[in-house]
Amino acid sequence: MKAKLIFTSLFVLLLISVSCSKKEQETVAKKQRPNILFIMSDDHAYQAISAYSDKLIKTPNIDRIADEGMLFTNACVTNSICAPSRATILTGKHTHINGKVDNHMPFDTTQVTFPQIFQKHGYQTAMFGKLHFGNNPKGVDEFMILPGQGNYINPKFITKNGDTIINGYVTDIITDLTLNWLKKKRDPKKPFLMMYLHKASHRPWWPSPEKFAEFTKKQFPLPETLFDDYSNRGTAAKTAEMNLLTDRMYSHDSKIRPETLTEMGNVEPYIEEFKGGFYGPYNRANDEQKALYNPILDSINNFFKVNWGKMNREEKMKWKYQRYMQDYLGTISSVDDNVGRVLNYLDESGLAENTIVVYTSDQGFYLGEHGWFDKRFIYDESFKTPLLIRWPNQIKPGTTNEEMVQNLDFAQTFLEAAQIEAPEDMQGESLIPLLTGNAESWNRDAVYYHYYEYPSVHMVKRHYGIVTKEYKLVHFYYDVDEWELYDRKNDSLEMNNVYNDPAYAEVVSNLKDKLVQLRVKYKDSKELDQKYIDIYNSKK
Ligand code: SGN
Ligand code: CA
Repeated sequence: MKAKLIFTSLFVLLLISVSCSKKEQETVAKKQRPNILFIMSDDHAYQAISAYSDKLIKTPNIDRIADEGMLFTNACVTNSICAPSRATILTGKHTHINGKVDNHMPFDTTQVTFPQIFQKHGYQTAMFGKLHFGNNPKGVDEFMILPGQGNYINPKFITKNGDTIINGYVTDIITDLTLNWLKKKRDPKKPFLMMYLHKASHRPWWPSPEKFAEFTKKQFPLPETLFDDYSNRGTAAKTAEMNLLTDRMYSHDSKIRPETLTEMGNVEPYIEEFKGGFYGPYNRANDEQKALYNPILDSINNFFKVNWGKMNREEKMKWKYQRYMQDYLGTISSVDDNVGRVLNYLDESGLAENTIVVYTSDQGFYLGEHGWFDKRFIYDESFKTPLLIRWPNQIKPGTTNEEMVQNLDFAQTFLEAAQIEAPEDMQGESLIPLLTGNAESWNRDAVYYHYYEYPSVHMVKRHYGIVTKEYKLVHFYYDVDEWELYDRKNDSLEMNNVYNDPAYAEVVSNLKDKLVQLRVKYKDSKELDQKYIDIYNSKK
C-alpha cells in the first residue's frame, strides 16, 4: 500500500513537472490535496438515516452524500462506545493499543493523532462540537469543544481562551461555528481538515422546540424484535440493563416531570438523583425557550397522568418506544437540516468539488430492536455505524459498498487522500481502493471487535469477537465464559445463538482459529484482557 502511494504521488509529480514551472508545480500539487470535512454525530443509528432505511425518518441532506458518493452498508466500529471510538478514529489503533478502552480511562495525549499529522503537513485544521475527552485537543489550529457530553440547550464550550456559553440549540450552534470558520477564518490558499462533531443524538434526547412540536405528532413503526425475551441468547443479553420498559429509561427520557410522578404516587421506578435528568437540560433553557417547550411537555404529562395507570405492559412498552423515537429522531432531524446548510455552503463557495465529505457516527444504537436502547454489544445495531462518503471525481455517485470497513480505517484513508504517509503502527487499512473503484486490492474478510466497560451503566459484559459477512463469533470472557455464534445470512436479526448446534461445529472451529490469528495480528492477548480488568477494578 505504501509503495503504491509513493508510486501514485511520483507519477502525479512527474506529470506536473512536465507541464509547468517550479512555482506553478507547487501550487498545482497543493491544490490537488483535497479538503476533508469529517462529520460525526453521537449515537446516530444507521436505521435513522433514510439512505439506509426510510421507515423512521427522512434525512434528505445526509442522503445526498451517498447519492453523490458512496454508502457503506457494512461499516462497523472496533468497540461500540463513545470515547473509545473517538480515540480509535484519532489514532488509527484498536483500543487495547491506544489505551482508551472505555469511557473512564484517560486518553494518553502523547500519542500521535491524525489531525496532528495533517497540521504538520500544511493543512489547516479545526474542530467544533463534541470530542468527549480532554480540554485541549492536539493538532487543531482552532477548536471549540463541548465539555464531556455537552448540553443541548445554551451549551458551554471549551475554547483556547477559556469557557464560553452560547445561547441556542447545540446542533445549530456547532454548525454556525463550523460555517463561520469555513467562511471567515481559514486561509483559502491552504487545504483544510474540519472535524464537525455533533452532540446529537446522544441522551438526554432534547430536540429543538420546533422539532419537539413536529415529532411529538408522529408515530413510528415498531421494530420486529421490540418484545424480545432473549431466549436462545447467552447470559450477557439477558442481564444487560438497557430494556426500554424495565431498565434505566428514566422519567426524564420520556419527558415526564418529576412533579407529575410525585402527584401520581411515584408510579414509575423513580430515582431521586435523576430529578436532575429532567431539570438539567430544562433549566438551562431561558423563559422564552421554556415557553416553547411547556405546552408540549404539558400535553405529554397530561396524557401520561390519564393513561399510564390503565396501560398493560405491552402498551407501556409501546408508549415508551414512541416517546423515545419522537425525541431521538427530533434531534436527528436538526442534524440533517444542519448538514444541509454545510453542503449548501460547499456548493455556493465552490469548495464542494475538492472536498471529501464524510458522514458517520461514533457507533450505532438500538432503536428498540431487542427491546433495547444504548449500544456496547457486538450485535449489529450497535456494532455497525453509518458511513457515507462523497468525493467528486473520485467516487462514482450513488455507489453502495458492502465491504467490512471500520472506524479504525479512517485515519489512514484521510492520510492517503492527502498524499501523506501514514505511520507504520496504525492498524487500519486505507479505504481509497474502495472509494476509487479499485476493490481488487482490498482483501479483508473479517474484522475484530472488543468491548470492555463492565461493570458499568447498562451492564454489558466484556466480550471480543470476529465478524465476517457470514458469521459472528463472540466470546464473553468475564463473569461468565460463554461463546455465541450467529449466522448472519440466515438469522439477520440475531435471535439464535447457534454455537452449540452440531451443524455449525466446523464453522466454529474455523472461526476460532481465525479469531486467534486476528488477536495476534492486532496484538491483543489474554494478558492485555487481564491488565485492563485489573486497572478497571483498581479504580472502583
Ligand atoms: C450516560 C448515559 C448512558 C450512556 C453513557 C455513555 N446515561 O451514562 O445511557 O450509555 O452516558 O454514553 S444518562 O442517563 O446519564 O444519559 S457515551 O456515548 O458517552 O458512550
Ligand atoms: Ca456515542
